[in-house]
This record gives sequence, C-alpha cells and structure tokens, in this order.
Amino acid sequence: MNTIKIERYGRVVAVRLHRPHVRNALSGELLTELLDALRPLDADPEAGCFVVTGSEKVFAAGADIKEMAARTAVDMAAEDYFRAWEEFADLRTPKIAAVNGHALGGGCELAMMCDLVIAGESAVFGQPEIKLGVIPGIGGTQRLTRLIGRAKAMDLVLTGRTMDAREAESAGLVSRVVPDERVLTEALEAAETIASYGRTAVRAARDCVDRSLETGLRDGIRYERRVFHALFATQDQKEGMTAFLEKRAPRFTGR
Ligand code: CO8
Repeated sequence: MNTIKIERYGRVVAVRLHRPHVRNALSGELLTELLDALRPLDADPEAGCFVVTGSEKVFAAGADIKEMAARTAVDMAAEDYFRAWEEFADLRTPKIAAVNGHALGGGCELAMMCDLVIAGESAVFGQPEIKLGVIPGIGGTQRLTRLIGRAKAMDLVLTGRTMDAREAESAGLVSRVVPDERVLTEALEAAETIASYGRTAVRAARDCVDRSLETGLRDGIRYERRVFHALFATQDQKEGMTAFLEKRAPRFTGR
C-alpha cells in the first residue's frame, strides 16, 4: 500500500495515514486503500476496534486539492466523488481517531466519521473549504452541525477559522484531550478496552448512539429498547451478567 500503513495489536487495528509530502491529504487512492484494508477486517471477528491516526504533526490536511482542482462539475457528479467515504463511516467496527496536529477539511470530516476522537493538546480542527471557493463535502456541514450545534458550525464553516483541541472538546467534537505524546497510546488503550467487550453489544451500542443523530427521541428510545431486548439472545449477555453475580471477570466470545 502506498498511502496508509496498517499495524495490528491483538484485536486492535491501527491505520496510519501516510502521505507526508502532502500532509496526509486524502486522495482517491488513499480512500481505496483504506477501504480495501478495512472491509475484510470489519468482517473479522478477531478485529474489535480500529484506530485511525496520522503523523505527529498532521492528522490530515483535507481532500487532495491537486487531485480535485481541475475537475468539472460533470466529473464530480459522474464519479459521485468521495461517496465511498460513507462506506468508511458505515464500517461497523468502532473507530477511534487519534489526532495530532491539523485535522482540516476532509481531515476534520474523517475524524467526525470516527466514534471517538482523541486529540493532542496541539491538535487543530477546522473546515477551511470556504477559502478554496467550495464547501465541506464529506459531512462537514451535516455531522459538524449535529455534533457542535449551528452557532459554532456556522462560525467554522463560514469564516474558515480553526479550533484548538480544548475548544473542540468543549464544543463536543473531541472525546478526550491528552498530552501530544500520549495520543496514540491513549487511543490504543481505549481501543483495547472496547475490543475486550462483546462484539455484538459493542456494535449495537454504536448503532444506537448514532441512531440518536438521525431520529426523534421517542423512536430512538423505542429502537434502543428493542436492541436491548435482542441482546438477551446473546451468550455474551448471559456470560456478562453471570460473571458479575459470580464476582469474576467475564469471558466474552462475541456470540
Ligand atoms: N491537498 C493537496 N496538497 C496539500 C494539501 C491538500 N489538502 N495540504 C497541503 N498540501 C501540500 C502543499 O501543497 C505542499 O506541497 P508542496 O511541498 O509541493 O508545496 C505540502 O503539502 C506542504 O504543505 P504546507 O507547506 O502548506 O505545509 P505546512 O506544514 O506549512 O501547513 C497545513 C500544513 C496547515 C495543513 C496546510 O498545508 C494547509 O492549510 N493545507 C490545506 C488545508 C485545506 O484547505 N484543507 C481543505 C481541503 S478541501 C477538502 O477537504 C474538501 C473535502 C470535500 C471534498 C468532497 C467532494 C465531494
């Protein structure tokens, strides 16, 4: 692979974006390689969590501007350019973004496609597309608004200003801010914790939390209750509750 590196730590899979000469700009090739690598792992019962990271200096500087610059509207529409990022968002294995440095444009959108965002103190988030004569195109106007609210989203999207990690955390974009040098370790530890739980329950929890962004409260609560009921068909539910009552650690199998 030319644009990403994959490392496996037991049940955790770490993906490192690796296009340093263009600050990890997200090209079509990178998206293809990412999906080719993660699709089979999403179906692998031994893979319990993904961590997506960049370098110590930059998470990702957005979509590859050079690749896009000369395209026409017809090219973009014909290809449905970057539609496949939705496939990344829809992978059912939980994803953690471990962000050091800049997460701009598509980089910020990639972080938002992940389920947790762990950021270093020097991380910077923003949607600067307005400065390029365009708008965010991989969820930046939609996910960002749901996560941080209209007031902040308008500010970022219309002015193109950036947020530091603390502001991003208080706004609701970032799950945890940690010292820069701790980012990957903290993300891997969180990933290991998630991967140690029952896979069916983890996927159900993720699905229900995301459902809250798409549905009304009443329907969402009903959906959650149905999923909760269904989990009583799993061995992991019996094991988890029995282990608690027997005062021992549970042994989840994902069944
Ligand atoms: N695309 C292509 N090349 C890039 C990008 C990018 N997004 N970002 C940086 N580069 C290249 C630069 O051109 C430069 O190349 P060269 O060495 O040949 O001159 C090299 O990377 C280094 O860049 P800098 O010198 O600028 O590096 P710095 O470390 O000084 O700065 C920054 C790093 C702050 C990240 C800076 O490069 C920057 O601001 N980059 C652009 C950020 C940006 O505007 N992002 C938005 C991109 S558009 C987008 O994401 C839209 C997504 C939606 C598309 C969906 C379509 C449907």
